[in-house]
Amino acid sequence: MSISDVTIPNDLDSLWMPFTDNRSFKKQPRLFIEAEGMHYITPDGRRVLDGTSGLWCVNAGHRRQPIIDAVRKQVEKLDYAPGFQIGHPLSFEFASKLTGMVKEYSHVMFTNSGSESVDTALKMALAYQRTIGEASRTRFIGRERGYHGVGFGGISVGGISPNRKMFGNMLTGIDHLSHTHNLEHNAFTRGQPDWGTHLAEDLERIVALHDASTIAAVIVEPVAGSTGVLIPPKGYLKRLREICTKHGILLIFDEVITGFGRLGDSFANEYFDVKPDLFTTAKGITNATVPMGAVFVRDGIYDAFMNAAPENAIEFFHGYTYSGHPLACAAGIATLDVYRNDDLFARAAELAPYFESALHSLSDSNNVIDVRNLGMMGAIELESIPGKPTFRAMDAFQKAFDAGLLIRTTGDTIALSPPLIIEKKQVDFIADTVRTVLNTVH
Ligand code: PXG
Repeated sequence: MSISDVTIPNDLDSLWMPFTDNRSFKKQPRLFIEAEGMHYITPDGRRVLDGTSGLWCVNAGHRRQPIIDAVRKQVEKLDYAPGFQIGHPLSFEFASKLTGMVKEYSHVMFTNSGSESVDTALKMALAYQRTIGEASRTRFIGRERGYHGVGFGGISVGGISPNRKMFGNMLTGIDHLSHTHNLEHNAFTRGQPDWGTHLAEDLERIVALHDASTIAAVIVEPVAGSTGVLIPPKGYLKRLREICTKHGILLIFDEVITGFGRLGDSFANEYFDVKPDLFTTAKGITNATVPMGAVFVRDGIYDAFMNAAPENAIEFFHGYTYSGHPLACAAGIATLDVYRNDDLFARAAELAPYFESALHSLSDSNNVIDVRNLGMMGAIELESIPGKPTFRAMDAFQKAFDAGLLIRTTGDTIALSPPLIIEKKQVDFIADTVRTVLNTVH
C-alpha cells in the first residue's frame, strides 16, 4: 500500500474513541496509516518515531516479517477453532513455549487482552482458595494508582480515580495498599529507589484490619506503568511476597507491560527474582499483531483444580470464545522466535543504562520535577499548571508529535517505552526532541 492509496476518513464522528478527548481529537485528528520498525507514518508521509511501542506492546518493532508470514499462513489454513472441549495444535504449542520461558510456572490460560487476563487471574485466585478449602478468602487487595485494565475486576482493584469514579460500587470487598511514589524522598532516582521498602508493611495493616482468612489475593504491577512509571523501592516486592506467603494470600503480578523484555528479562518476576502465584500478560505476547493475553500459573495451582473436580467435570468455569485463537497463537509463536533470534531481551538490558542517561539528561529541563526509569521504561514528570492538570503534558504530546516523536502522557507525566530494537541514535533523538519540546511548552 502506498500513501496515495489511503483515503482519509471523512466521517470522524461515528467512532467513539477509547480513552480519548474525542472533541479535541476530531478537531485536530492525528492518524497513522503505516508502520515499520521504529516508525509510524502519517497520511501526509511524515515519519514519527515510536517512543512508546504503540501502547507498550510492540516490543520487537513494527511489521516484523516472520510474524506477518506466520499469521498469513495460519489464516489460509485454519481461521478459527473452538477452544472449549476441543482444540487445535497451535494453542498447545504456544502454551508449551510460554511455560518454557520461565521456571516454576507450568501452565497458562489464554485470554485476548490485559483486562481479560486480570479478570481471569482474579477468578483463578478466588476459585483456588475455595478449592483448597479456604472459601472465606474472597477479598482482593490492590494498590493506589494501580492500573489493571478496564473490566469491573480490574477497575475495582485498580487505583486510578477517573477510571473508577463513574462506575458505582464495582466489586465489593476490595482494599488498597498505599502507592510507592514519593518525590520528596525519591525524585530523580536512577533505577530502584532505596527509600520506601517499608511501604510493603502497609499490607500487614490491611491484613490486621480484615483478617487474613478473608483475603484471597494481592494484585500489583511490579512496575506501575500506566499511572506514570512508578518504580518499586528496593526490596519492596520481596517483602510483599513474604507477607502474602505468611498469611496464605496469593500474590498476583500484573505483567501486561513488564512482560516480554521490557525490563531486560523475560518477565519482571525474573528480573526482581520475586515469584508471584499468578501473573498476567498481554501486549508483547504477540508483539501486538493479533490481540492476546495469557495468565501464567505457578506449579501446583492447576493440579489443585484437577484433583478437586469430580471426574468428567469442567474444572474451572471460565474462558473466552477467542481464548487461544489460531491467528493469535501463530503470531505469538513467531513473536517468541523474533525475541529469541534478535536476542531482544538481552539487548534491552544492554541499552537500559544508555536510555537511563538520556532520560536523566532532561532533569534540568523546564518544569521537570522528576525523572525515573527501569529497564526500557522511563518517565519525566512535569509540574502541573496550577488549576490545569494534564494541560502541560498534552501540549508536550502534540508538540512532540509535530516534531516526529510519539510519546505517551498520563496526568502531567511523559512515559517512554520504545521498542527494544531501538538504536542509540534514536534514543538520542527522543531525548533531544523532548528537550526541545520542553523549552516551548506552556
Ligand atoms: N494491566 C496493565 C498493567 C496494563 O498496563 C492492562 C492491564 C489492560 O490491558 P488491555 O489489553 O485490556 O488494555 C494494562 C493496559 C498507557 C496505556 O498509555 C496502558 C495500557 C493500555 C492503554 C494505554 O499507559 N495498559
